[in-house]
Amino acid sequence: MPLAQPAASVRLDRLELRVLRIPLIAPFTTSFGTMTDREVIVVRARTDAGDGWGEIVTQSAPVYSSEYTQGAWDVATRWLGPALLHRGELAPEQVAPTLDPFVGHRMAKAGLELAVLDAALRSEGRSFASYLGATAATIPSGVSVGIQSDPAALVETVRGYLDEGYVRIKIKIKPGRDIAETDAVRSAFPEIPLQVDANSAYTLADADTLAQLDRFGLLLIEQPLQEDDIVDHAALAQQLKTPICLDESITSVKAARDALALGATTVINVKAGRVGGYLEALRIADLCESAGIPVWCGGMLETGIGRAANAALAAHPAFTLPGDVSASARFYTEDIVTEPAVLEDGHVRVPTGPGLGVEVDLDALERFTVARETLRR
Ligand code: OSB
Ligand code: MG
Repeated sequence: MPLAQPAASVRLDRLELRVLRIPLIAPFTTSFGTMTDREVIVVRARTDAGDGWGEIVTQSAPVYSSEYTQGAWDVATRWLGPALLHRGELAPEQVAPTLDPFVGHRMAKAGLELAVLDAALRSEGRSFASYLGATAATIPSGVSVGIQSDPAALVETVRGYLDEGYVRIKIKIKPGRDIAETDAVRSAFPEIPLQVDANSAYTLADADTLAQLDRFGLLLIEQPLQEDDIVDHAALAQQLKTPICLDESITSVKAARDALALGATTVINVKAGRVGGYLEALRIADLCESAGIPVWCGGMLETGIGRAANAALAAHPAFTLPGDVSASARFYTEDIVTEPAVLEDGHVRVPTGPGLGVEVDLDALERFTVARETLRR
């Protein structure tokens, strides 16, 4: 269902942007590289009705998508932030239309929209979950497991997460680190809900290799080919039994509609950052719900701000598969919110307080800040 009730208008007075660098508990390796810390932009919207928080989920390098932190910083401080401040009074639903003249830069737009949403909803005493039409009190939690040194190490890492209670495992794969890895995990844990994520590392010429994954009873394979390989994904789908789930390629509700129409994907990973905001993410979820397409909430190693927002989104009834909304402790020893998401019986609780329902720990925020800028009206 689309939004039941729009949020209040607020007068945007200032936008405070910070780059944070937060150490990861352990290196996180995907087909596109290894991260040892999370470089992320946190946005604080200062309004006449109070503050709101958002997060721009870019990584330091443009390797998952074309966006990256310094680029997002530049576009947010030079173009997007000033355009919002110029409007003065605005409702959160007007953020995306205001930023629409600027092409792309969806993660930057999403983080700004979230800060305005949080400010408006906090002022109304309304939770982000109820605003989105989310109903579940808790959400089943999946975990994304990076590429490890070898299949045996991967099995032990997965075992640790299963012991913690995660209800679904996703393992990252890349060429040469795929079949043996998946075989090892599946042999050790024959019954677990298991999926793989290639982050665009293959081409259609690898179809025979990817078809070897069919015997492992996977829930899905995420983004085997490149972002713009829609027709090739459709061709690959004809050669695989494992359902294809697009991540990188789904940049908007239009992209989702096209990919579904072409048979390029039969499951969709929704990430608010990738699609330009939580409202666009909700439109994609609505589309999938009407089309009977399974949807789940992806992650971008969010801090407690984006993690709270993701939990609310994933609690919407359109979300039928466990998402990558894990406990904060999966990535961080210290988060920037006072009550980071924890795992309880394989689930994460959906915040119920006003706005995102989490409080930012200003001391922690300060300690992780490596750059800052304030934009004024
Ligand atoms: O492809 O889903 C992905 C992290 C960074 C960039 C892309 C992806 C990921 C993850 C981690 O898989 C998801 C998470 O737990 O936040
Ligand atoms: Mg992915």
